[in-house]
Amino acid sequence: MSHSKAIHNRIADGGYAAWLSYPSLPSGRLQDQYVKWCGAVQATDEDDTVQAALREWQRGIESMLGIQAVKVREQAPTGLSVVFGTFQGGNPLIGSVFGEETVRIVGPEGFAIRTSQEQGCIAIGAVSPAGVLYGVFHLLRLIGNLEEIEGLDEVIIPVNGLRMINHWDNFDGSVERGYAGRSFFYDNNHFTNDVERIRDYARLMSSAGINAIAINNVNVHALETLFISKYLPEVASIADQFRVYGIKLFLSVNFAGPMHEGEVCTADPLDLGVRKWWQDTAAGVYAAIPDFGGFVVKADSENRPGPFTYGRDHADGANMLAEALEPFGGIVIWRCFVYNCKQDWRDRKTDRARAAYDHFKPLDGKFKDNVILQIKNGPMDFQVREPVSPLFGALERTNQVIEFQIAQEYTGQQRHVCYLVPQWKEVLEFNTYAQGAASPVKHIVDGSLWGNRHSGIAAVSNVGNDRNWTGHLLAQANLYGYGRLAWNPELTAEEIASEWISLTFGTDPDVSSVVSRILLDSLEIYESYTAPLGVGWMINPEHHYGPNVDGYEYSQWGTYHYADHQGIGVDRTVKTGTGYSAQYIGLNSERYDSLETCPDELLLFFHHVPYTHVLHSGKTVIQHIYDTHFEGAERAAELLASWSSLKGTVREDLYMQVEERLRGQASHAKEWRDQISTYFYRKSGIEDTGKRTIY
Ligand code: GCV
Repeated sequence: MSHSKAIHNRIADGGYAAWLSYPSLPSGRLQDQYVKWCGAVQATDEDDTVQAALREWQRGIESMLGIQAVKVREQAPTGLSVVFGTFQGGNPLIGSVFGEETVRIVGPEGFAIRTSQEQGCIAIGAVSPAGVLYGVFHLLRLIGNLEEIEGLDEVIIPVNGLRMINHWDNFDGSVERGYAGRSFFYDNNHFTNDVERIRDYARLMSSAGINAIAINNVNVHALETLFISKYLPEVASIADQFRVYGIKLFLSVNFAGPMHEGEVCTADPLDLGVRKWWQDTAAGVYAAIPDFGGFVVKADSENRPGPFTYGRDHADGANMLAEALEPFGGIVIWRCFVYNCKQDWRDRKTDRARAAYDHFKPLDGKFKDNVILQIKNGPMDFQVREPVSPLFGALERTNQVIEFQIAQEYTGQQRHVCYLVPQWKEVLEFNTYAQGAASPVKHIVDGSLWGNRHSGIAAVSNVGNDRNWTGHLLAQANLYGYGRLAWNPELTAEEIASEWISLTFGTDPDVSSVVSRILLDSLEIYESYTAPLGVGWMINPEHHYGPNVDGYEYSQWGTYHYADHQGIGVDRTVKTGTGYSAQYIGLNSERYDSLETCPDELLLFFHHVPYTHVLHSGKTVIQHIYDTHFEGAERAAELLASWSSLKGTVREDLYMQVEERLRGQASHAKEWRDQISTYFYRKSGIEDTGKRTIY
């Protein structure tokens, strides 16, 4: 395909190029500056990753600036060039621009970037080829955001070691909690071998800073159990694509794997035959994929097999797998999303929220060094609002990663816009008090609070084979934002939104201000017309879309929110409730336990109160429910109106997609408003002081 054709395709590509679409930049001083420096490029390393960086650079420069970035061996004829490579890659310019100290501090995945007027170059140097690639994406991002590039002098290192995406893709091509089409890895129990799509996915992920991807669902079914044996060649070819972009491949495994083919008749982690089976299997995996990342495991949860069957605990299970992976440098990522989905909570003491802490806190310090516990951000399940999991702060001697959900299972399923970066930031900033006054979650997951060997962030993917990857175009901001935040949790939600907007739509300030407002308001708007005050769910069971106040998978035990004609909420206090509030440390425990100090937004998560209870906001609970739902639905309609102001400014193919989704959202928000207001009006008999029509 000729280059001009390629650019044309990107122009009306339905969002496929996403934040790597490299929109052309406006003319002016900055464009002149970029053109001056970017006409020539030196990239000496032969390595595939550095060569991929070179291709990306040339593609980006041509598309944004309309000039060729010509590869040169020596100093460019203009005298100026961009130079990138590893420190050991043999380009003397890299050696002379960066001092020894820089080389020493840059770390395995970081990079140094410096504009040297004396040497006439912008140089990017790194220890690893992946570091070089991250540096090139960084410079492209600066240019795409109209930043100055003449005075660069920085060393940039990712804050979190593991920056992971978990796919919940099934071999039949379906995606559990997938809202953007089907899997692009599998179809109908075959690997798609769609090399181009997988490569473009790796490019996108790497440009956002991702370095690990688990390609199959944590619920591992019969055929996926064979990914570590029969299907290894196909898995290895995906790993080949990922490797070029600095990404390690992980697989979710079935804890009962050894029993699967009838080779061993137990999965008991202490059984010697089982141990050997996993050791042999691990050796086979590493023979096919030498840089394989490791195993992700969901065990003893939601009917998945696990060590409990044999009277063993999670440490026994995880350590057995860790032992098998250890000789190859692999890791086990063991999920803490463990609860008994069959429990009867009618005694009002039994509490699903307690489960992860109750299971894993007693095991602190018992896991091998290459085990990482993966903990969902909250104690329940990715609700629009829930407290931070009390396990953060409780595990001093255990490697851990936090798990977010980019897929919008409970936050509008990529039919509603819901920019999740502010939620993730709030979680990362949450002070656990685990080691004194400043012990935020972000310092637990980056490993600094307790000096963990492994740490980081994982998240459930929101992509599928829809042309634009994420179904709702604006949901791309969550995918991009997740990667950027995992790289550097200090970035603000505003900064990330602004980067994503420029890289996707270009730098028009009107577009930027409208889209940015839509994104930044969206979480609050979504929360306001759905489940109130932290109570959670109120969503249709199974598929989890649309309002259903009593909806919850396990409603055979009654409602989980305990609403009756007098009040609503779950009593999780120590004296009269489930005692969950005591799982927090010090001030957090006190703050949540007390009705006086519990924050409004989590009130119904921690307390059962009458509808007439007055919030810190001054409103009663019932009036809060009415007001937020009416206002939320109105604000959802305004999102559509704001977006409509961009008609003719934003590329038509992108404009239309978003308009269609926002229209749907505005109408569904009214449905939410009506169902919830009606339910609570009928239940409480208390009228809306605003006298709005409640159906
Ligand atoms: C992959 C929730 C989801 C399930 C998911 C599970 C998990 O229960 O609804 O689809 O299973 O979380 O995180 O394991």
